[in-house]
Amino acid sequence: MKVLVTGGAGFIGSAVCRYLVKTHGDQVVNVDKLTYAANLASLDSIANAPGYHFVKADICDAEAMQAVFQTYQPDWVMHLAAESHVDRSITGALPFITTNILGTHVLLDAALSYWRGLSPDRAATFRFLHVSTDEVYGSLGETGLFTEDTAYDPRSPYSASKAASDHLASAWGHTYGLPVVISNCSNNYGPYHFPEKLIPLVILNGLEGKALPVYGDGANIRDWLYVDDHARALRLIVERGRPLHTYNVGGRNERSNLEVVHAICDCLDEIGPKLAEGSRRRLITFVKDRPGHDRRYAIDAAKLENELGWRAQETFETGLRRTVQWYLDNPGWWEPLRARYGGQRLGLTQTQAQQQPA
Ligand code: TDX
Repeated sequence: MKVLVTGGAGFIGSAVCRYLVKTHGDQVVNVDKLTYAANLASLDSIANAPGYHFVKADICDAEAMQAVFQTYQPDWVMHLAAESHVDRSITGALPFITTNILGTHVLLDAALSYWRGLSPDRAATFRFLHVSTDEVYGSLGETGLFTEDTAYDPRSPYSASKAASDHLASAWGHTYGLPVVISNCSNNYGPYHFPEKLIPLVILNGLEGKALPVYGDGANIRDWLYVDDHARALRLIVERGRPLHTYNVGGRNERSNLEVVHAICDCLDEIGPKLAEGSRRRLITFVKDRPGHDRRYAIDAAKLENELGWRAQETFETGLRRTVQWYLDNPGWWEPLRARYGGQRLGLTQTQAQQQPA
């Protein structure tokens, strides 16, 4: 199939591009603005594949988006371009409002005018998959799971911007008939993850013997999904998901942040270079909590499992080991990022960074 992927140089987007090209032989046009979190090196393994094209463009640029649709004539759109780091949204929301909300609007409009010009056969199988997050559902108590019917209750500027974009996608489906499908996933992790998010940050700080910042008491819970399991889910959803439906994607791997950090420390101690100080758990440093920090996320993926037959293939233990091994094996990917962004105290808001030991 011919697939237009937005944000394909990001963490999840690049996993999707690699999966589509290598496993399905799809033709992919990857549209990415190349912000700080994008990395074309994540696409090296498919850069020369026949049928793979990269276009540097901003989804907010209506003319550029119309040109992409006209030039590449996609069968499907998988829309992943977004600003995604909660801490950054707290210190500066504008890029989140601009890219996530306005950009989605521009892309929906470009898709709509393209879709209206398709033959009836092609229009019937066209899909616009809007890829979103479980954070739109807010924060759970100690029990319960997010289902597709859970009411939206976003708490951070980031999740509010994604919730707004979900509503726009849904509106373009209901109002104009555009065959929109929405997916909401739990926390992804895996290779090529930009080291401002918890797991890659802790792996690299742990490797380098630096402090491992844990927000608050470390008891916040996330439901971890290996990124390649997510890529498989998205391909299934765009192909077989029902228009105007939402599909939740989650790994059924709930862990507290402290459990995650402990698991990374233990894995690095076992398969990484030894530290003179002994166990890496000693590097754990509790820092001031993230403002409005959601307590618990957990996804009920039963609809995706029952309707489309998807199952996560990685457990948290196997996925984490693979991930740690990948960072050990690929310093050429992450060392330039650490050199460029390491001084900015990745992953910490300004207030938290001020509290960090040097
Ligand atoms: O240094 C840190 N220390 C820490 O304790 C960082 C960066 C994070 N944390 C905590 C905050 C969260 O409870 O770890 C948890 C995970 O944090 P992030 O990696 O920033 O992810 P999260 O805020 O849960 O959001 C992620 O999952 C949902 C993605 O960044 C979002 O884009 C996605 O929508």
